[in-house]
Amino acid sequence: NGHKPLLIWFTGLSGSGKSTIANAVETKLFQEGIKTYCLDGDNIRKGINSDLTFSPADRNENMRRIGEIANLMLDAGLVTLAAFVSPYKKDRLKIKNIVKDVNFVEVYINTSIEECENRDVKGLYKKARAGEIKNMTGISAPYEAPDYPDIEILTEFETVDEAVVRIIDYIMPKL
Ligand code: GGZ
Repeated sequence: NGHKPLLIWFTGLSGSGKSTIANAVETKLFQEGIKTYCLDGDNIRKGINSDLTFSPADRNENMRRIGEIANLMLDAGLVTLAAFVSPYKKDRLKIKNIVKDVNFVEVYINTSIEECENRDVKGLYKKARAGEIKNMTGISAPYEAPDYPDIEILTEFETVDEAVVRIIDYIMPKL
């Protein structure tokens, strides 16, 4: 029942649905008996990266460390999922290079800034508009969308279940 390690990288705005979709993909992989680990803001920014802010330099460092951690997970043979805003093209390319020969799948969770701001699950956009938060991606900090993602999910036009099916169909032949 062996499978190859694989890094599934989810990028998109805050509130775009990255974690929701990554968690749903993880559940599906678990049902298939595949060993996974999901890296996200909750387990990385609250822990090992709690010293980092959202300045451009700190976001670069956030990505560098996540790339190295993902590499360890891949060494351990896990299908690794990572859900981070990861707004810079250069940083995403670096991750791809850190994990080298191992399969890397980039999933762009494409939800418009208008929709993310409407959802405003954590109230961050409201705070950003009020000037209480600096460097808010999409408001006062850039988001560089991928030009050629392996998979693009338009959450305003497809359900989580549909997205999961597309991602699973894409990755299963690679495992
Ligand atoms: C973007 C921010 C910010 C700012 C706090 N900009 O929706 P969330 O809450 O759960 O996801 C966002 C998370 C982003 O952390 P990442 O490590 O993924 O970012 S990056 O890859 O750019 O380093 C959001 C919350 O942290 N958050 N302030 N200013 N997101």
